[in-house]
Amino acid sequence: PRRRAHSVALVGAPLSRGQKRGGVDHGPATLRAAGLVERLAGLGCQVHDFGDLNFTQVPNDELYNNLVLYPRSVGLATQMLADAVSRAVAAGHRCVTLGGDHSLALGSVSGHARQHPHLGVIWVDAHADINTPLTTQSGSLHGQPLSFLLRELQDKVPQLPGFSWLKPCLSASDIVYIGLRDLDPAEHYILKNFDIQYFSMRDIDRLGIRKVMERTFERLMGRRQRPIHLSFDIDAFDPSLAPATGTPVLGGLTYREGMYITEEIHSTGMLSAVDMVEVNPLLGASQEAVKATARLAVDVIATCFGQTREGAHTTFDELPTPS
Ligand code: 6HN
Ligand code: MN
Ligand code: MN
Ligand code: MN
Repeated sequence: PRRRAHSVALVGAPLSRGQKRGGVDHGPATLRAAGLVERLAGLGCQVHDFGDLNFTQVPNDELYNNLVLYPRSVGLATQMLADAVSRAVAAGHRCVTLGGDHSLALGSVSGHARQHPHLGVIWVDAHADINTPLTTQSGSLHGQPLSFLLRELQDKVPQLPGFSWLKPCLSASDIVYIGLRDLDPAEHYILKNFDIQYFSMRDIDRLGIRKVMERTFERLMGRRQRPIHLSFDIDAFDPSLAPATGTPVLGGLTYREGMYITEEIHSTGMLSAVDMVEVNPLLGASQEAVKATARLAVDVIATCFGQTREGAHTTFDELPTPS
């Protein structure tokens, strides 16, 4: 039986000012060059490619507090992204944001929440990305987006220039992390203190990925179904699989764990928006390494929209008959 095709919007978000390394702004082009559009179309999705947003660097974008980098540029870009994601979701599409660094989640989650205030977030990452501007050690905003999005943290988060548009839209109980293995002390404190659910790599070793996904959905959808926002940082994978990224950490997800996560999310039928972030084509040791990283990211996205390891969720109606 023919399943209804997903209508998928692609929004390119070539944002790089949320961290210090050049090249991550070429992420959207790298993902498209790896055949993303063709793969989704091959699954029967209707693909609406909205192209790349045109982010400009705000002049005189001085450090906040002598430390936090490019607040105005990141604030303006994520404001633009929020509008684009909100429009795409309002038009009835599942929205895929192609990064770009992970600070873009400030925009994608905010824009998504404008249409679906009760969404739940699955954050697949080696890192927790929940430093505040006052706890960050790197000064990079890609390590901080969740602190701005979480209601419970608002009295700990200062107003940054460029961020006045942003309203927190998540509660601590709306987030589940998968794949964590590199937390700063303040991030660990926040996760424990606000009772945020997380499955570290150690938890995956102990429980297996199947139980991790069962518990993830129990936490987010135990009481009622809700739209899911998947924010997928490619550095969640082991660096042997995803070398072309800015902050690799040993001991990450296997290919099979990654595919299982997205197969299960697709199966809920509730996936509403996806971020694919931190693919940086200037960082692989070779062209092959970059291509492998990009192919992996495309596999993640394709699996979100129905690709399975048992054969596609594509349409195959009838076997040919010999004449
Ligand atoms: N990412 N916790 C570190 C920091 O700079 O705050 C690393 C952040 C990595 C962010 O990979 O999206
Ligand atoms: Mn991240
Ligand atoms: Mn990360
Ligand atoms: Mn489907």
